[in-house]
Amino acid sequence: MRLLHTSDWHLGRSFHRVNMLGAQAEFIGHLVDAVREHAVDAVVVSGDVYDRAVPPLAAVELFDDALHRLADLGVPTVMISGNHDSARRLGVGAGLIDRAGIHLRTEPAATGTPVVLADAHGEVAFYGLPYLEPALVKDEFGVTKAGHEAVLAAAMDRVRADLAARPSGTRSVVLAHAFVTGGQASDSERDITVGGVAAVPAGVFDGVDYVALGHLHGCQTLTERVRYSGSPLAYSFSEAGHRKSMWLVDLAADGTVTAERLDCPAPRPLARLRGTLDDLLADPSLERHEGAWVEATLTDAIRPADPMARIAARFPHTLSLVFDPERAPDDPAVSYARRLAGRDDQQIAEDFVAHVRGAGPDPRETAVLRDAFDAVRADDTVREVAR
Ligand SMILES: [Mn+2]
Repeated sequence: MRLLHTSDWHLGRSFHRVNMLGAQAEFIGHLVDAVREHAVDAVVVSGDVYDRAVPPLAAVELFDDALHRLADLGVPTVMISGNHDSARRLGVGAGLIDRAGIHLRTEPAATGTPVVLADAHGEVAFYGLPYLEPALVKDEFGVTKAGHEAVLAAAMDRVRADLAARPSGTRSVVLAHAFVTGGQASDSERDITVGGVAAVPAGVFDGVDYVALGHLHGCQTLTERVRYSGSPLAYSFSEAGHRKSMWLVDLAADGTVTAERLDCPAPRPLARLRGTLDDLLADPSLERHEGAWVEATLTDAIRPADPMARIAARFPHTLSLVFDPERAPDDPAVSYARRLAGRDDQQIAEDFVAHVRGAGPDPRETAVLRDAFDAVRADDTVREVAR
């Protein structure tokens, strides 16, 4: 059976001030062409169809168009909701579109009920695990510790129990939206840290033939059978080095996986430039970036006048301007942004305590801070679900 694995479309998301709907529509066309050209048997979409719980109308219309085009192909599609989607909104009408061959799985309770497809070698069971927010699904899965690993492990127990009751030789595919240990994050995923632990070990998914992951926006291979497709488009400059793609996966009669990477069209290349304004305007080696979407980090000791207009004269598609004056590392004026770079909320809060009190938090205080951050994140999720 031949699968096309994609995720993290984030329909409705813009890139800085650029509306990406045109590029997203172009990607949908590319997806439909790839399904036809490569004689795909099933499409899997592993969450974050939309960028937010209540997407703009144009994004909903694009999704509607994608559903029609996929259904017209007559190729079954299995989709799950991600942490950016409202599972309940996305799931409206799922029972009806099921009849058109589009299988949308947004219900945590249905994780042990697969979509069963077949090819010449027999049946393949597709288990859609929507994004599982630990605080919201711990009762459903009967776990006491509300962490990502505990709820995913419980969901996978249901998958393995269902699979064990099927004819031997039944192949299996799991769709999941999670941060799996070893994966590389970028700046455009929303943090899902709970209890200080966002990542779950890949071993949680043992016992199935292929795991089609969503959440991380870089295409990556954790093991031969556990992969992220990544997003089809870059949504932050931290993805400037990414090659955006989908996985074309062949599942052999015995469940062996072979995968080929299919590139997605890039609306415009990305470039991260760094230097003084005069250098960036003069350096002949930067000519190849003149048509790119540019993030320019200016290192001038004194902020130059009218920098955006000046940089845009050479790089008209500059979207982001960052000031990071070169200073000695021990200079107290070293930029605030640089001091915070690469550190999470918890570390910043712990350092703040150390800064104002002279000593960092003790273990009990550390736990209080962690609980507070978890509560805020859970509250955000609950509000999005309830909206
Ligand atoms: Mn995402």
